[in-house]
Amino acid sequence: MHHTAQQINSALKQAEHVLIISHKNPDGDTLSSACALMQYLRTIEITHTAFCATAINPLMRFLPHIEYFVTDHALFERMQFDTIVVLDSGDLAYAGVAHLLSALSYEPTIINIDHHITNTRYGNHNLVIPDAASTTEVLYRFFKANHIALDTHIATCLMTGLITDTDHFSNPATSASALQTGADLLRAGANLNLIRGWTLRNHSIKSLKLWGRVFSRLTKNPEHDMAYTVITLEDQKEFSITDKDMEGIANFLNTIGEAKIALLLKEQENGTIKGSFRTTADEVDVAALAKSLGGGGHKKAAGFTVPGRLEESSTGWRIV
Ligand SMILES: [Mn+2]
Repeated sequence: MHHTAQQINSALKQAEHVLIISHKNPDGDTLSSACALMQYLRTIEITHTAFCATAINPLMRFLPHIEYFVTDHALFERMQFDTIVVLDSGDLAYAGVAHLLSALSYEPTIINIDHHITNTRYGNHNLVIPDAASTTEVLYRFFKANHIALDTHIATCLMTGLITDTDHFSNPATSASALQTGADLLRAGANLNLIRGWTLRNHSIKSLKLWGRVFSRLTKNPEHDMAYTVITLEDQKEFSITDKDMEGIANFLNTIGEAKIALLLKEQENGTIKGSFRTTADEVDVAALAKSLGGGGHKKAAGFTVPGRLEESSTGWRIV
């Protein structure tokens, strides 16, 4: 790891123009990794540009330098980059840049920094540490290996990825090393208050009113040890419901202690129902459950789409 980290640092120092890439539909980890790297390259005076193939998550607006992100794909025609750093992406398709990079008429050096166990090692340099809780924890080890002092901007960025990927140090990725990294970042001046404000206090009154309505319909199905609720087309006429809302509600349903499985059903314009399963129970595999309904996903979070609409009866909601 030390050797790779040093090779990457010398590649960055020798670069003419570095392109930093965050994966598409960016989360806190990929964006804060990019912002930490922007701060570092700025300090060592290396020309750089940051790119993301889709829009930047507005909830991460507080990160230093995030305003410099480019999302226009024409960037690759306008400029040349001798060194490209891809962050938090198991492969280039996940990053959303496979087609853009394969269309280049030149061969840049690719640096792959990630923590996904499925990473395909697509870079010329691969700093992939699957036991790291976040890509920012990988970057933390990169900075340490190169004896690079962490300023407060870098500390805040690295802490953000650590906090978002561990769900505030609560999910199974929360290792001793993640906590130790967090402690060190706090000592280096990470602004925990700022991060907390943007990552926890980010609901609008309107969206919480929708959440309230959705939660008021919660029903327990004892046969499947499942709690479920619905979002109707009617709700969607009143509230604009984003995929983020849907994900937020489904994740929150995971806090129910009275049922092993949580299910959120959403009626869609095209006559289908979208379902999202969540579980925290070790013995439950919701991916298998979703698969039996024609869907798929992860063991603890999965989804499916079936034809139908929602109807309320005396015993609760059902798909008809
Ligand atoms: Mn990550």
